[in-house]
Amino acid sequence: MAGLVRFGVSMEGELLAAFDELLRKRGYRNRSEALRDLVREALHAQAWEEGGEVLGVIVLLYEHTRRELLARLTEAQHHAQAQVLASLHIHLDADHCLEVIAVRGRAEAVRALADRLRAEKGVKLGRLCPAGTRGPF
Ligand code: NI
Repeated sequence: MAGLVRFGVSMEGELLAAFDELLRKRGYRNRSEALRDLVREALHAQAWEEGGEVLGVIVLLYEHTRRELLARLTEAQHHAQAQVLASLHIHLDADHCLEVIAVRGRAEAVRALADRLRAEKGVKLGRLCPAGTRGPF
């Protein structure tokens, strides 16, 4: 792979054994790929903490029969500081919809949109999943 740099890592045998067990459970074939993923995870978490440019996925479960709710959810997305990239709407049953919304923007703006959406009356579940950063990882 281009640009790969090798480096040595020292750690206690017990810690390494626990790490190897974790890799086995998660299906990794080697330590390098597992380490790269752990580093990426830490970098993404740090970007979220520092309010950097991030990607997020907002999951909403709501009662579409609730008066004006759909209009309020749409309004909130149109006026958000964060950019809505795409959304997927699933008509779950007679009363409920599931919506999956991919969002990009500053971490605070993405959080603010998720908070506003889930605070609406009729939204039964609102989750924000940090989905990474725009960094070169
Ligand atoms: Ni629906």
